[in-house]
Amino acid sequence: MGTNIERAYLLARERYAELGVDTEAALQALAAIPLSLHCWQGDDVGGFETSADGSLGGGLAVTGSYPGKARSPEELRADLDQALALIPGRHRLNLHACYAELHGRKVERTDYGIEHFQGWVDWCKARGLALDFNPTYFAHPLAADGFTLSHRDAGVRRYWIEHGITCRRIAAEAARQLGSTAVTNFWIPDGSKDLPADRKAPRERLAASLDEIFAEPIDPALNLDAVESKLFGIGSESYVVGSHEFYLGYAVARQKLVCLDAGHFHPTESLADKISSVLQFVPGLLLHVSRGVRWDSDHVVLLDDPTRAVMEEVVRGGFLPRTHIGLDFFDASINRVAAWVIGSRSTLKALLLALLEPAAKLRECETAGDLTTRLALLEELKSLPFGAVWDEHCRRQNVPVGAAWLEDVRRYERDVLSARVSGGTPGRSFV
Ligand code: RNT
Ligand code: ZN
Repeated sequence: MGTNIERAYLLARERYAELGVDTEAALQALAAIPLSLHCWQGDDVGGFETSADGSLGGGLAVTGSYPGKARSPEELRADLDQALALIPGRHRLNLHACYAELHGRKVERTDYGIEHFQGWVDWCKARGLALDFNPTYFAHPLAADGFTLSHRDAGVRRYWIEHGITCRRIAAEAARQLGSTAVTNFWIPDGSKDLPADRKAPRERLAASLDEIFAEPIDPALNLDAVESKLFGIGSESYVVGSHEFYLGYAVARQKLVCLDAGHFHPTESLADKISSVLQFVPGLLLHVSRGVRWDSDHVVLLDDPTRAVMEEVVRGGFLPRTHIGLDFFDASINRVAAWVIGSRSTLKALLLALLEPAAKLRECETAGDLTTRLALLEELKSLPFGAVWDEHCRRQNVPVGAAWLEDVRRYERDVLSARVSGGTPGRSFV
C-alpha cells in the first residue's frame, strides 16, 4: 500500500486529474528544471580574494551575524553540499568572480583565469553540476567611488572592461569542461547618491564599455551574457546608470539576455507581468529570484504571491526553455544553509504549483469569455492537495519530506558550523 506520502499522492493525483492536470507530467517537468544556486548566501557575499578588506560596497548590504559563516572555499563547498542534499532536483552553481581561489597570492581581477576557478569547476564536475558566472564589480578599490564600466576615467573603465572580458572566457571554459552552457550575468553598481547634472554621458560610456566586453564572439553553446538593471541602491538613490530602460534597450539591440531581479523594481510593479513583454524581443531571460521587503533587501525567497506569479508566467508562456532561474538573496540572521534550502525549496514549490495549473481549462474559459469560471477555478486551485504532490517529489528525489530537512541542518550546525568560532557571534544558533 506504500507510505502515507505515497497514499496521499495517489489521492492528490486523482483530484488533479479531475481538472485534466497530469501530476506525473508536472513532476517530470519539475525534476528537469535547474535552479542556479548562488554561492554568495553562504558567506554574506564575502568571497575569498586576498585583498578583500571586508567592505562590500556597491550598495550591497548583508545584515545579521549568525555563527558559522564559511571562511574558505572548502567550507563554502561543504555547506553547499549540505544544502544541495536537501533540495530536490539537479541544480547549478552560480559563482561570483570574487570567489576566485588565489591561494594567498594577489591577483588583479583583470588577470583572473580558469586556473583560479578550477577548484570550483572540479567540484561541480564531481557532482554533475553546471556553472553560471558573474564578474564582480564591487568590493574593490576601483569601484569605491561608485562607478566602474561607466567611470569618467578611461583607466578605471579599462580595468573593468578587461575584467568582463576575462570573466566571459572563464565561464566559457568552465562550460566546456562541464558540458553545459554558462550564463554570465553583468551587474554593476554605477550610480550616484544625489542628482546628477549629466545622466547621458555615463550611459554612453556604459554602452561603449559593454560593447567592448562583448566584442569577442563566444559560442552561445558555451556562454550566454545577461545584463541586470536596478532601480536604485544604497548610494545610488538618485541615479542608476544601468536602469531598466538602459539594459532593456541594450539587450534588444545586442540580443543579450535580460536579468530581472525581483528586488530591482518599484514594489508596486509586477515582475511577472514583464516576462511576456521582454521575451518578445530578447533571446532569453535570467531571473534573480529574491524577496524585497520594503526595498531591495534580498530576504530569503518564500512561496509568496509575487514568486508564484513569476513562475506562473514562465510556465504559462511556455518560456521555460528560454528562462534561467537564478536565486539572489543573502541573509546572515539565520542559519545560512537553511536559508539556501528554504529559498530553493520555495522557488521549486512555486514552479510546481505553476506546473499543476489546469492551463488548458483556464485558457478555454478565457477564450469563451467565461471569466466567472476562470476566477472561480483560480481560487479553488489554491486548496487542492498540492502539498501531497510536493512531498512525493521530495520522496522520489531522495531528499527529506516536509520539515525533516531541518534535522539535517541542525546536525550540520552542531557538528560543523559551530566549530567556526570566528564566523559570527556564538550562542545565537538554533541548536
Ligand atoms: C545587486 C544585484 C546582484 C547581486 C549579486 C551579488 O543588487 O542584485 O545580482 O545581488 O551579483
Ligand atoms: Zn540580482
